[in-house]
Amino acid sequence: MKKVLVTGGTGLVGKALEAFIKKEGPTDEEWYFAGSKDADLTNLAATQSLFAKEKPTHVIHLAAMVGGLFHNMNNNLDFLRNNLLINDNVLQTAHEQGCTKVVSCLSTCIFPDKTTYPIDETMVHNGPPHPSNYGYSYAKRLIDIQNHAYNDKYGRLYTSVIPCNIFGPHDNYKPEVSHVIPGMINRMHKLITEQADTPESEKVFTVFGSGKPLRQFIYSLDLAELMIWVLRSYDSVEPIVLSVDEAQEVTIFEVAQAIATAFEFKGKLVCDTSKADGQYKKTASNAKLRSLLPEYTFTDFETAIKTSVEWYRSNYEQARK
Ligand code: NAP
Ligand code: GFB
Repeated sequence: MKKVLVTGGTGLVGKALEAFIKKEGPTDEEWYFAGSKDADLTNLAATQSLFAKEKPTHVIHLAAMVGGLFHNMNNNLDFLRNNLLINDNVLQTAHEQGCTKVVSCLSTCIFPDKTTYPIDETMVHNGPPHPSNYGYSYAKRLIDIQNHAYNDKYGRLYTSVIPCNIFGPHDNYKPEVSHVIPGMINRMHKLITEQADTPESEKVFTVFGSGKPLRQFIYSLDLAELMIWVLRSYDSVEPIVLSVDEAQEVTIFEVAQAIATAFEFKGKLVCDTSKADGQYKKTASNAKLRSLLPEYTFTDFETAIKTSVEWYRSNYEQARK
């Protein structure tokens, strides 16, 4: 029986994996979704006791200090130190536990900022990342180095996936921490409920920044399905980009329009250029994924946004906000 431990199993991606496994029904795998209440993975002893208790044969390593542009800009040192500690504790303990496979999670924001596009897996270490998130980026890049080092010395098959920006149910909506989509969902919901008596045409929603930056967004349920395929069928130490196609890239302003449509918001959308734009774009190629899964169909962006807005509205009380 394969025993799969998911670190960071209580977050956006962890909950999507859990939903997919539940929907899939019984297999030859037993899954355990761990959160920070199970063990603070910055602490080696706590990490070792979690692994000793769960005895995993396989690990999906999601646990990390995670956040959007503004949270990264204000906390690069904490993103660096917490993620370095978590990753080293998890990979070394997985090795000591004899885990046969670990799938860790990087991000397209770790790629070099000054680069040619589209970016692909061979370009991870080709120059400095964007200054807004260097702490997170260097800690994540080191996972790829660690995976190769465990393979060189012990022949371990520890690998990694590189998702683009992710969104979906169970996201983190805390304004100071969140990514753009949960941040906007939280702020538009607040505007609509707090200004219920204001005529729709007079309501104004603020898009932080110029609205011009470009992003690829993958729906968490799609990413979950692809990460389970990686766990079961992708046997290489080399990282693999898990992103929607380049043609699905949208501007931040188009994201605001999609969220407004989902809320049936008829007010004005204005941009606040006093707020940072961050990286202009990080267009990633999914050619490697497409060469292995040519028929894979991603959930349509507008449909996924609508489902995410509906999830927030119907789970407002328990949402992280
Ligand atoms: P999330 O919703 O913020 O969840 C983070 C998870 O990590 C939670 O389960 C949290 O547990 C756990 N965690 C945090 N610090 C921990 C610690 N010290 N010890 C133990 N567990 C800890 O994050 P996510 O968006 O699902 O991200 C999952 C993975 O995808 C991360 O590796 C992230 O870097 C990567 N990623 C995310 C995005 C994105 O757009 N969200 C894009 C690319 C890559 P508690 O909730 O119990 O504290
Ligand atoms: O998702 P996000 O915070 O991070 O998106 P990145 C930031 C873009 O959305 C910027 C604009 O251009 C912001 O100006 N924006 C507009 C907003 N409204 C909002 C809002 O309400 N909240 C937020 N957060 N942004 C992150 C990296 O970069 O990507 C992380 O810093 C991580 O390390 C993540 O990798 C996936 O896409 O710019």
